[in-house]
Amino acid sequence: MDRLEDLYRDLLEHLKTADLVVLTTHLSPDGDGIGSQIALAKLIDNFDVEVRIINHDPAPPELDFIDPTGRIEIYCPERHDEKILTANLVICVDNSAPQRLGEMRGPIERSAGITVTFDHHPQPDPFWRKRVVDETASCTGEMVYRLQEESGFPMCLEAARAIYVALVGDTGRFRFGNTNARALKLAVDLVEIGVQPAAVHTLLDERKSLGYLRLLGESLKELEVLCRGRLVVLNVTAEQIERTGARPGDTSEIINEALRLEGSCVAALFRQSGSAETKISLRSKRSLDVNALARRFGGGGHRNASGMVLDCGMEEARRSLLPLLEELVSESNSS
Ligand SMILES: [Mn+2]
Repeated sequence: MDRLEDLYRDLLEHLKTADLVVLTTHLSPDGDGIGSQIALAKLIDNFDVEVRIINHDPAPPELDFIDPTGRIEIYCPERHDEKILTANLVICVDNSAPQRLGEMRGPIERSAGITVTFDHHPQPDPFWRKRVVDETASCTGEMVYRLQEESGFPMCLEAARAIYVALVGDTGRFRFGNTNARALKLAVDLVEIGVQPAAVHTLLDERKSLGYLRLLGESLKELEVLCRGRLVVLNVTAEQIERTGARPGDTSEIINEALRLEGSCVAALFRQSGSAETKISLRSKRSLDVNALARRFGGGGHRNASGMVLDCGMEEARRSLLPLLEELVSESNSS
């Protein structure tokens, strides 16, 4: 594989000569996906190129402040297929899995342009014509920052703030295992550009809905503790989400609370998303790999944070997965 710098340079050359670039990310986009898109769009703005950010799903509302001008469009086949089919470049940030593109997969597959995954997840899918991947990056936002450095253009405050959101999102506010010197140095660079961490965290973390807090309370009250506390399991029904007024995406934060239990190694959250569909989020500590398990079921993510969707009800999903999760935590008795 080429050196990363060469991949960045090659991508910049393609960006400079393009007429139309489409940026997208995975289903249920997060801070890294959205932050990387906004920062990358700001970089491409330096060239005389039309950039469109087209996502399958809307961003969570707490991320609204990194897209103040409303550049992100929600995918609509009538409006966007033509753009995707005729773009010179279609770049998917923070994702390479085609199954995480939803209905955009077809048009991206048929695009006349060069399709690129720009990502930090391991094992990039061969679906993409170009794969610009740095598994050692704490977040895709860090890769956008490197790409910007390679371009020689100074980074504006709006882009720096978007990358800061990507960084604190993927490092769990500088708590996860990917919080290394490079990640912290990136934070320093961003703050030197003018990012104000306290102001960003007020916007990100202190605008929760009452529904979120109610759902958090309900689900923690029913927390299941298995394997002598090593495995913690949360269950969220569609009725609970409906009644509390929480957003389905709120569960991705609720699961992190479960891992705060002393001695816990793996947390699983089962969320009913239809009568025959269950979304499962997995989190783990240290070297315990939940990604391998998620991949076996068509999902994916990172070693310590992965997810999958099963076409069955919650009970059946639990029956399939709980024995495997119990096996996983029992294999690592020494950790
Ligand atoms: Mn990411």
